[in-house]
Amino acid sequence: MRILLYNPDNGVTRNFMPHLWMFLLKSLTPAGHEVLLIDGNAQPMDEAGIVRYVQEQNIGLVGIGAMTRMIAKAYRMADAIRAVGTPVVMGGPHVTEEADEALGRSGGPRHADAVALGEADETWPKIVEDAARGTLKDIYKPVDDFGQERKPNLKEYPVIPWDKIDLGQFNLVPKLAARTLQRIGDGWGTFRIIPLESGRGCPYGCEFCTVTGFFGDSIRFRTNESVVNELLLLKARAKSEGGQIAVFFIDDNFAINIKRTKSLLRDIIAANAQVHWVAQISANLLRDEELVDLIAASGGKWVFIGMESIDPANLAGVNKGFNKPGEYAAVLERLARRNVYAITSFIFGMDNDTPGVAERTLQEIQSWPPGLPIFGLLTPLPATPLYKKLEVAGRLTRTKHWLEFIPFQMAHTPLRMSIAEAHAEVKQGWARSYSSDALAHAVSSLKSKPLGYRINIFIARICFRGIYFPQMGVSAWLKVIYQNRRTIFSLIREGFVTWRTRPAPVV
Ligand code: B12
Ligand code: SF4
Repeated sequence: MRILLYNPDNGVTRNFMPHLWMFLLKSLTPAGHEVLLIDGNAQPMDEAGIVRYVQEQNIGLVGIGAMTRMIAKAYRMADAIRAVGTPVVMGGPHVTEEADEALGRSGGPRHADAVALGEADETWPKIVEDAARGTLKDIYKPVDDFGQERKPNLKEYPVIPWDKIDLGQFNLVPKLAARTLQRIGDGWGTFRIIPLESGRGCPYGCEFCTVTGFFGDSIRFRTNESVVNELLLLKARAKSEGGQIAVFFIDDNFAINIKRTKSLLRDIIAANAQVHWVAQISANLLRDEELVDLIAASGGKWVFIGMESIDPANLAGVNKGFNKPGEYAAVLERLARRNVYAITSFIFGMDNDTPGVAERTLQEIQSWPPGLPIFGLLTPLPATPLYKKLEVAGRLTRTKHWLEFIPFQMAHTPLRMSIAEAHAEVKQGWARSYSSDALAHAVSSLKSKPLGYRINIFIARICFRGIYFPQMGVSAWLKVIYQNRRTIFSLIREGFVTWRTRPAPVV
């Protein structure tokens, strides 16, 4: 049987990174079946396009995975595929929480023939076999022989054949430039950001987050050896194709067990498996100087920190009181001293937020080393404690906001500001942090560092700008380049001077 795994586009950005679940399920597919992958963010498709593909490729089963944010598009695509008689199985966090919705048991239409609840590592082979026999069940639940929920043991993690998988759709280097760039330095003909998990689970239970409910509070890790081998495979692939690779450790809290993280990073260094990497780590775990040394030495370049708010009352209100705004500056400076920078994520519209929250947050950010601030709105995702709290309090304004998804729009009323005010605060956060002046300031604040760091922060800021401001298509990009022409020109000029004055090679 030919199987298509499909992830819908998010309709806003061209995602910079493929989704791990597809590669993982492909690796876990029983022998005798062929699996094709399409990430809508890299290969946008509409309903007619996917139906054509399914029919031309003679696909016997389509698997669709989606976050809440993409679920409306996922349902539309599933409906179109099912209408031509091809079965659809859906999985991922949203349908796990809203299985009845996907199966048409809550009053709406049915979108999926089957739903995989929770982690599907162990149920996927069964789903494939049932589909091949034409005996798909409605629901697949990961349970043990006694009917108790079972979380996969990551000690036996499959080998994802990164050396063989067709990754054409995930090259971030524009096709036109690839040939030339392949010859520059160690080769820049390809640049891909690859998701890699070293563990699952987070015990912190922040009120707005799906993770503790979905993956559980017991943390499971892969062996160091299996992570190191995966890095070596990725590194070898990049080298063989004259390109570069960076890894996103998608663990929700990469340093949740500091001792284990240190041991993994030491093993990466010992095996010379370093690649440039990004990971999510909460600020409280970045107090440890030795950990930060190892992060830098093992290739860590960016750390994603869910700061959420600079107001301790807000943090306590969402069960994230372990975040201490008073230590944010010290944490970021500790990283910056090792040339590691932070993606700092903020949520506006929290219950203690009042108008002016963006200005107050921006003032703080300006006193920190440069990084990549991102701003979102408090969003009640299904089945989270936040959703339940707001539902009980009658504060939800759009109870099924995902079925009418609108980016950067609240679905409940904050307590101390209006919805419109919260939207304006987010807009201000993005506009001020990603204006051409802000980009120039971020670059010049690194003037004591080598040119590479300034180019890195500039390119990263330009890309992150696209999370909020529409930046798809050539004309949008040309506009951004024009707006930032002074910074671009000064970086190119400096690069040229550095190249002209480089020491002659020793012969
Ligand atoms: C990496 C990541 C991202 C990446 C993008 C995704 C990517 N390219 O990988 C980035 C950083 C860009 C990102 C952004 C966002 N993310 Co995110 N992200 C994650 C993260 C940390 C890891 C995802 C992952 O690969 N997990 C590991 C794999 C193995 O797990 P999995 O995807 O769940 O897949 C398993 C099962 O779900 C199932 N499965 C999944 N799909 C399918 C499909 C089929 C057919 C089957 C059978 C099974 C199946 O099988 C898999 C193996 O067990 C998760 C948290 C987490 N730990 O999962 C959050 C998470 C998915 N993100 C989340 C959110 C909210 C967002 C944002 C909306 C945040 C924001 N406010 O901006 C944005 C939206 C991005 C967008 N595309 O529009 C939420 C989603 C909750 C929900 N109900 O939808 C999560 C769960 C985190 C959270 N705090 O709650 N994210
Ligand atoms: S620390 Fe991060 S992953 Fe863990 S519950 Fe809180 S927001 Fe979710």
